[in-house]
Amino acid sequence: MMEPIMLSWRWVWVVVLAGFVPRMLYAADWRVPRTDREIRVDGQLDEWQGIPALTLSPEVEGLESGGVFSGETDVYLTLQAAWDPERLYVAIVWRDDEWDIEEVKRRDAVWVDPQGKRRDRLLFFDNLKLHFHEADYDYVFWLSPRKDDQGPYFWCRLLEGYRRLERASLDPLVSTSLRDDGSQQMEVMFFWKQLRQDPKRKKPLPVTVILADSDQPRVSLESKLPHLKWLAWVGYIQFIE
Ligand SMILES: [Ca+2]
Ligand SMILES: [Ca+2]
Repeated sequence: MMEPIMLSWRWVWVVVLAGFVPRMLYAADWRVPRTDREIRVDGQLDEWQGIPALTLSPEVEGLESGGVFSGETDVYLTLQAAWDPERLYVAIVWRDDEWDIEEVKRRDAVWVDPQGKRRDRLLFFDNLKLHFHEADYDYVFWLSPRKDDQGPYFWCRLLEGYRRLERASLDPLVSTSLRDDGSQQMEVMFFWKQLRQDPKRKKPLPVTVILADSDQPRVSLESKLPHLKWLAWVGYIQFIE
């Protein structure tokens, strides 16, 4: 009997689309180069020139989204990443016409709405989620921007193995700087040891990036419910030597 050929959807698409729509394949890859430059986690992004960026904004094609955005000035975020043998670095530029920031601790991450539906409380504020996920690996990092003396707020959670047991994982290092135009720059430094990953792995790492944009500070969650909006980028990180 022949063994069934197991193909992930990704490779099915590679086969179907090869030579026809390379842009789509590129759109699902986030190229993360190895860096020999020293990256100082100080919220200044001078050392990030030339490193590929992902953009999340209502105008960007190929993103998943929910809710109604008011246009390209509603929210705009770029993400860059680079690695060295010990660390993964991420740089963020984040613009928003209205910052809506609140600390949502992990223990408060679920909110049960008046209809009894469990909802993700972090989606009711400005937040960025990085989610690395494979069959036996699941890492989540939530990050808010900073406004005045609030934030940035962040936490992470790591599950491993087929039983998804939680592993202790220290929070990464985060640094923010505010720009004159009201946007902010952030740098995040993860240690591979904490992520329990290896950039020299041969296969791409599946990742989902979610950007929640709320523009109603000091409004109750019930009132915010009809106005939730978010963007999501779903693809793979390719670690480039
Ligand atoms: Ca906005
Ligand atoms: Ca906002």
